[in-house]
Amino acid sequence: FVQNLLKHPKFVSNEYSTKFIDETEALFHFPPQRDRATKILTYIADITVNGHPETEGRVRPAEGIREPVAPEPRAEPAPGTRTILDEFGPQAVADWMLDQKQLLITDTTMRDGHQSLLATRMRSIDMIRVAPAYAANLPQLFSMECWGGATFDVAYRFLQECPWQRLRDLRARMPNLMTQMLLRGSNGVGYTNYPDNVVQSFVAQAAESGVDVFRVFDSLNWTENMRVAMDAVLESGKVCEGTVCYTGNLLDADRAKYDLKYYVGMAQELKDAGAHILGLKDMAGLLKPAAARILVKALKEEVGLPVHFHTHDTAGIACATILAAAESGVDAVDCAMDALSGNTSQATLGTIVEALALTDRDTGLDIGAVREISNYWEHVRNHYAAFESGMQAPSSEVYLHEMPGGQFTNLKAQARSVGLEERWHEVAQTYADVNRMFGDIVKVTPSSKVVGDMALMMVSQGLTRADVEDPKREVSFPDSVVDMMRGNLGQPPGGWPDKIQKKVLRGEKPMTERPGAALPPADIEGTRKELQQTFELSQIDDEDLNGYLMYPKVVSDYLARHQDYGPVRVLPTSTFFYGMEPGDQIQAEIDPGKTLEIRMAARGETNDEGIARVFFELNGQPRTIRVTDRS
Ligand code: BTN
Ligand code: 3PY
Ligand code: ZN
Repeated sequence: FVQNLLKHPKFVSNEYSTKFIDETEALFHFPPQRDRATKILTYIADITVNGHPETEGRVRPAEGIREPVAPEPRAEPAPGTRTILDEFGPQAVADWMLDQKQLLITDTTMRDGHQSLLATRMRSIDMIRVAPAYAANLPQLFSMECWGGATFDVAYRFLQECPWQRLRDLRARMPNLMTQMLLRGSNGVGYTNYPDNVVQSFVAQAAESGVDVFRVFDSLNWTENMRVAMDAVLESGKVCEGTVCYTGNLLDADRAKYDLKYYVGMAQELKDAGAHILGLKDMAGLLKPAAARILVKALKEEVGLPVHFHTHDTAGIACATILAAAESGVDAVDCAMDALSGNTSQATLGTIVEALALTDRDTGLDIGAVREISNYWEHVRNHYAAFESGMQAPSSEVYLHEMPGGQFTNLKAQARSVGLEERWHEVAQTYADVNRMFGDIVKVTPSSKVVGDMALMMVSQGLTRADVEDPKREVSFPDSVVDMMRGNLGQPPGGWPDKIQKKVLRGEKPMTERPGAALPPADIEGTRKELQQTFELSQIDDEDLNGYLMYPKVVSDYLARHQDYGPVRVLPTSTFFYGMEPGDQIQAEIDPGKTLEIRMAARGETNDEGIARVFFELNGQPRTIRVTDRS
């Protein structure tokens, strides 16, 4: 009431008398301030009546599948890499890596695994539940990749949950293991370059909230554009994995732009920039075993940093390449738990463990523990049937198009949505043509998206590369292409091809310096005040603020929905995506130790005003929720 009074225009402008309160009925209209349990019931009722927009029209999980149950932790978590980082710092982690005989393994299931197989839709609750089993049963893991890349905005945008809270929850449950994130250099966890102070603030916050290893890359392999992010990581005291993206074919003289000298040169630049570890990121899965032997050997001998290799199994060869890299002395590699491995995801973790068991590079991981955790992921995956890509088999076509694993299924879905599903192989060929037309570039978020946009445009308009390059032919280029040719993602090795750049820019002069140097710094505290006013909140915390600086619309939409629906992250995944049926009963732990028992009793008819009633029992007490029927 006092809030209403204080904000009333008449009160504000001093035009009121004592009768004002009695006569002004509006003062007594209170916005419904509902508690969190009611908000959650409202969400369940809404999804039950209207369905979830993200699963509408998609394959449904099989009937009667059970809630996944995580394996029991077998012991107190033994000291792991996190212990070394905490006690001795990031350089000690790198030194330790070089001293190890065993092949070190990063588990990518919680980031790249589901990003590549399930459109990044895995919810925090499914990860958090199994985290204690990782910490206790697989303490020899090098790191847990569980943050960054596409997971950040998908959490806010589609899962209605806070990615920072996911990070804190995972970090707390795996105190002995290093967490790892993928950071797109100056593009942060977004698709465009941000002002330097936004990148710096984001990295500092990520370190504070729980990231231990930052894999930093640039979508055009431009070291210059990685320094701000790398410096921020070094400043934070965490591990800086400066990363080279692999493209083309090392053994092909026709792709000489990306030869051994190129990779070793870039790796040396990253070492000079302060990297503790050298990341070798084969985002499309193009590195073949023979080339891996040569490349890893050269990087190890000539650069001297520990090498951490990342690849994708799109062509079905990732295990072979990893074993070749292991023979050449690679220090660490990325794998996904069996149930979320293969195809566009990472190599199969259990298979690598088995392949190296009893050799001099034995990983030391307990295969029984791996199987148990993989069985858990198998159950989790069943709940995400709506987001399966339908990829049936590995495919050597990746050597033609070179799409990153994380993009492949996305672009396929995009192609489907514009009616080009039947012409997928043309899209693949055109993607390769666009790459050549753009000068043979590294294709990884966000440059890969630009190539994809151009390829889809060309196929849908029936344009060939020759048509696009024809000076006499008018072409309307996608915005993302214009932006990239302006220099807003930075510079590829050797610069952009002159002719196509001129045509795209129609005489406009491109920028060749680092985009971040030209962007004015964001007013971070001013932005906080604006947000506080919009949401009538007394405090916007640093995590939300850093999310908002990167994704203003996505985060404000999330905050607005949060006011209506509350912390829906605590719901089981089946309830989150499909609501409940009469008789269903679930538990939702709303705070540590505070659990809601929710039973759905029945659903009423929708009335003439379009309102449906849903009847629940909340901790044994009857509750009726009314929602608009939009179905
Ligand atoms: C989305 O908006 O697409 C993702 C988040 C889901 C928010 C809930 S789903 C039920 C309700 N209806 C909507 O369209 N959004 C909210
Ligand atoms: C990402 O940037 O999200 C990637 O996975 C790139 O490979
Ligand atoms: Zn990847």
